[in-house]
Amino acid sequence: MSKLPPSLPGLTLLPGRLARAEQEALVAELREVVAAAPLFTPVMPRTGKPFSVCMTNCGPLGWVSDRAGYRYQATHPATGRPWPAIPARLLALWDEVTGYAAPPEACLVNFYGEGAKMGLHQDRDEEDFAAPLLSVSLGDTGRFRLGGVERSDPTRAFPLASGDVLMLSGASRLAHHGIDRILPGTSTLLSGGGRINLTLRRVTTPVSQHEAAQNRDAGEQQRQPGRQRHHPGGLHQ
Ligand code: MD3
Ligand code: FE
Repeated sequence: MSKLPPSLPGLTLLPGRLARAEQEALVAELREVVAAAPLFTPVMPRTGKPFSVCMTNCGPLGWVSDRAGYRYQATHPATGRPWPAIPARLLALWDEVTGYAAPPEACLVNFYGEGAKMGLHQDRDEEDFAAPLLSVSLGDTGRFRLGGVERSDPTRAFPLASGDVLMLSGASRLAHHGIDRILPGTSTLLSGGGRINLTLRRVTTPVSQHEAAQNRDAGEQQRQPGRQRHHPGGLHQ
């Protein structure tokens, strides 16, 4: 397999972006996430066929799949409780790497044991395709496969190792992708082996600063009728 990622507009691979100590701190924080929001095995819409990957989420929204379909929801499907918060170091990473004005709303946590894989698919359950998507790999190396926007486009495989960060924006945001397999024994990060992938996602389109200002002004005018306010304006994002 090639060690170089294919050049696709909007694809940014940051190999080893997270140092070992940061990876360890993140794993400790993810243990707390999993304690509050246990890993679950999603099933395919309609067929009910189980995924080989287990999942959980943190953030205001989480991605789930069951017989009814794929969707984002605010609560864990088994406990019914809200998802735990996204760890601060991931929010900081999002700001540093993406520079996107709004924070991520969902952090999907995928756990791959030996033999787990994820078929070629597109991520299109989000409303905001203009926002980038940020992936963090931890533990054993995964053989990642990336194609194009059309399912029939050629694909290439490249490794994603522990500490690698991948950003997808622009044209690559709707590319087909999947995980062919996990390479066992390639990392000592997770005591039981396996691979964790985190994807930080913006789900809803952020209210623009201009709209936010209008909403604020409308609120103030309701509270204080008669008061005149200057509209500062703002750029649509
Ligand atoms: C390229 N996860 O959760 S992350 C997923 O490693 C998913 O667990 C894989 O695909 C994993 O949906 C890949 C990297 C990734 C995520 C989204 C993409 C690559 C992408 C969207 C478009 C193109
Ligand atoms: Fe995906």
